[in-house]
Amino acid sequence: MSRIFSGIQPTGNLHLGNYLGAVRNWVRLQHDYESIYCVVDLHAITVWQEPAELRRAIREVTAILIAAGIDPKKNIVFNQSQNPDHAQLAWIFNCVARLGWLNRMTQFKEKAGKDRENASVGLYSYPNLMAADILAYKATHVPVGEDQKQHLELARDIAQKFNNDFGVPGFFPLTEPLILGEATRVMSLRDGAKKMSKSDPSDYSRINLTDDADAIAQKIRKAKTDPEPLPSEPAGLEARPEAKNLVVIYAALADTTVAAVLREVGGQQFSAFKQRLADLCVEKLGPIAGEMNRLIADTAYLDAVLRDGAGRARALSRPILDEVMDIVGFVRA
Ligand code: AQP
Repeated sequence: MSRIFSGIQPTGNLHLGNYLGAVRNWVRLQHDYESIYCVVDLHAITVWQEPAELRRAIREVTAILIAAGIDPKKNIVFNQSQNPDHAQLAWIFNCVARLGWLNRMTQFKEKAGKDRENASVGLYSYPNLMAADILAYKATHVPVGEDQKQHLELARDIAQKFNNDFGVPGFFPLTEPLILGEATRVMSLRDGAKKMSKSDPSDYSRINLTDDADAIAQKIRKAKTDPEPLPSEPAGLEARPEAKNLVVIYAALADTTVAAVLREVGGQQFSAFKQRLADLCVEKLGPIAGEMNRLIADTAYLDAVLRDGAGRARALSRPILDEVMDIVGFVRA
């Protein structure tokens, strides 16, 4: 059976982009694949995290995944730091990946910005840890948003080089990304050229999965658009990134296509469309926020889910890691 691995960082403010680009697809794929969903707390600390806030966010993300419909009994849900195999394999991959490969990673350039010399070494080697997350389980598919495509390609390069260097063809699979749905790259509500992001300082740039109906309506009302009415065909959105973003979000939430939405709303002013979009957002996200609020109060339950998931994850990864240790030439006495 094909195996899925995917991760999400507990860095606060989970948003509509994370939901449409990742979490909703996970919910849909859980019935067709053996699925491992990971709260990637080791990735989170590549930039500074307040310890108490990190602990809270790990539980909050776990609650959101369950509230969104991921069944933690059928699938594995756990936090990365509870399975040490990720970090162990990441070290080996640090020695397989080449500096030149990491130098090309656009996410590092974006996140480190001008203050590159002051970025953590972890932020730089982040893609090697991501490759380890996936390959510790020999996952065949990774459902992600479009922004993670480059990291997935690196994971394939690492797998290939490991297999070649050690003469073990096919040992690690060449994992395929699954980039699904209409909204593979949801953009900021304030700037159609930037992706919706947890770390954007403006809360008005994103719809958080914890926002209530009023906050959602207000953010959509204030979302940047242009003075033109909605076009009747997708081509009419091409030079209008903010307008396009709102239509894409609507199509994804309504489970339809951009063309179908425009057939219905073409010619309308944005004020009317924004009201429809706000109603749809509240209809789809409201129940998740409600269930999340119920679950977040039950720390004992969430911790039990993570503990159980980590045990089951390790049972899968340990035999693979043992084989890797033998292949590399370490002595396991
Ligand atoms: N804007 C987005 N549109 C579609 N998919 C997205 N994802 C993230 N942003 C968008 C997908 O969400 C999954 C989890 O992402 P992550 O937790 O690793 O966080 P990230 O990609 O670092 O998300 P952010 O919001 O952009 O965080 P910051 O601001 O910290 O950089 C991934 O599958 C990702 O593709």
